[in-house]
Amino acid sequence: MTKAVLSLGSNQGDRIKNLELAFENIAEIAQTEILAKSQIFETDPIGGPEQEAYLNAMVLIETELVPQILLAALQDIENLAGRTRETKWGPRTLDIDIIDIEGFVSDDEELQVPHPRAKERRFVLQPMAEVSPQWLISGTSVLELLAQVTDQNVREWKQK
Ligand code: A4P
Ligand code: MG
Repeated sequence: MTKAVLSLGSNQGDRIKNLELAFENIAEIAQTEILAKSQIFETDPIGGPEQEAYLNAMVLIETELVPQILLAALQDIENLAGRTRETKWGPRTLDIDIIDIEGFVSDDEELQVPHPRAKERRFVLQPMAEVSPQWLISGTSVLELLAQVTDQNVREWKQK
């Protein structure tokens, strides 16, 4: 079994429903188990066109799937949430990114692991610090990376 961390994001449609659909469907992936889920955070958009705030969360899993098959399963879940791909970094109903996989590195365009932009994104690091505070991304701990990213607004989200 291999551990992996998955970042969930939504800023279109019913954001909370999209994240819940992700949690439920990740739990259903074959040979895969959810070990921990973070709280949900509301976060200012980073990059791309002007767009609505995101809800972001992180899931720690353990899986026997090879990374490419895991990615395909996650893309199926994005599609279930009605994901379309118009603009790079543009608004989306559901984005599931593989942030890192234990013992695996890939620089392929189809699958870059660790995720190349994770280290500078508070919307990734703060939820990740909840589910896997000891994790090292390319040798640096999540907590250390988090302490360096102080200029991005990430707040705990409470259902109204
Ligand atoms: N791909 C390569 N590596 C990976 C990986 N580690 N995990 C490929 C998942 N997919 C990976 O993805 C395009 C291609 O990336 C896929 O075909 C896959 O083979 P996409 O999700 O269709 O395209 P995208 O959204 O334009 O790219 P990406 O990488 O998801 O964008 P980012 O960089 O993650 O940015 N601000 C806030 N506050 N919260 C957010 O969640 N998200 C983004 C998306 C921008 N700003 C944000 C947020
Ligand atoms: Mg993505």
